[in-house]
Amino acid sequence: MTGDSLTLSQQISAPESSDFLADVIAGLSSNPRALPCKYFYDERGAALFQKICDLPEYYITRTEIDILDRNRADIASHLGPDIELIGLGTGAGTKTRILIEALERPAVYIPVDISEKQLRESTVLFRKIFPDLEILPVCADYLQPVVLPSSSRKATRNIVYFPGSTIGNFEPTEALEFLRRIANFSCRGGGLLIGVDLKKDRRVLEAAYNDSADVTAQFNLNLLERVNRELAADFDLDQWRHLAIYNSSAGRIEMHLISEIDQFVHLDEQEFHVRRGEKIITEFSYKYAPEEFAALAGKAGFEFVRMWSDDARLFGVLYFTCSRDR
Ligand code: AVI
Repeated sequence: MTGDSLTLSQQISAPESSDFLADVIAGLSSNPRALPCKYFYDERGAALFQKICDLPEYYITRTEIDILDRNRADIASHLGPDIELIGLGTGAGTKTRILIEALERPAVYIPVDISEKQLRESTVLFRKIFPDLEILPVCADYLQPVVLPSSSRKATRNIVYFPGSTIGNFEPTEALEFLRRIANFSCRGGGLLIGVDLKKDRRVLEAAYNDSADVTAQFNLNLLERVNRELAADFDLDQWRHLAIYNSSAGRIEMHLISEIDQFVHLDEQEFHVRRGEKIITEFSYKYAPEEFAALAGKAGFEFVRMWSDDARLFGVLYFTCSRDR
């Protein structure tokens, strides 16, 4: 082992594989049909998502980075010195790096991510850039209960960092349940720093999810390709079309795959008859008004402290404290 490597068994525990087949069969049998968006992220899906983040129409990633960059000192002073930072789904770590660089003597960083490759690479990089920081990577699905490693270092408080507006991909009831669970990490004087995509003009939203280069369409269709490859289904990809629409009453973008023809799909000795124009819902991406999100987090025990945003109020980075006992 070189200094650049991580010992898998000691420092990273692989998550248990969830039941892809059972989820797909249940989703194709439901009305309306739906597939869980967590299955977007196979290797090709993750690469396509990286491309989405750089698209001119997809304002989310660059706006969040810009907000962090411009407000790094103020954010760091709210989080305080000597903290334990718990990063959920922080991926390659671009945003977390900006944050950690601004923090005063951060003590411990615990990145929790399902992508083992990204976790390894970012841990190796962060250990080089931040030699005084203790980094304890956890390879796990943070949607499931996660046990965090304990550090020998004394931190003033735990701060959970959940960037990227991934919280928007949960139904509000699931988001509340998730926030309640992560409040356990940051209870008793800790905090939560979270990226939230804000409500805005539907034209801006629909352009972001129906980009002109069709990368989002490829990302969406890749889910069917994955089902074909991993579960031996026979989706004919030429007979499905991507469409994202903003459902303003529910406050969410809905990603659909629409059947171009009347067709049959086979999977695990089952046959699904799909009519022309019928849809499979593949993702919801909820958009919140700041006060709506603050109310939701409040139900989970978080107290709103402040929001940093961009001039056009496209995106919010919200900070909450938690005084609740475990
Ligand atoms: C990961 N998540 C926050 C993205 C979103 O905007 O809801 C996923 C995505 N779907 C299509 N484009 C991006």
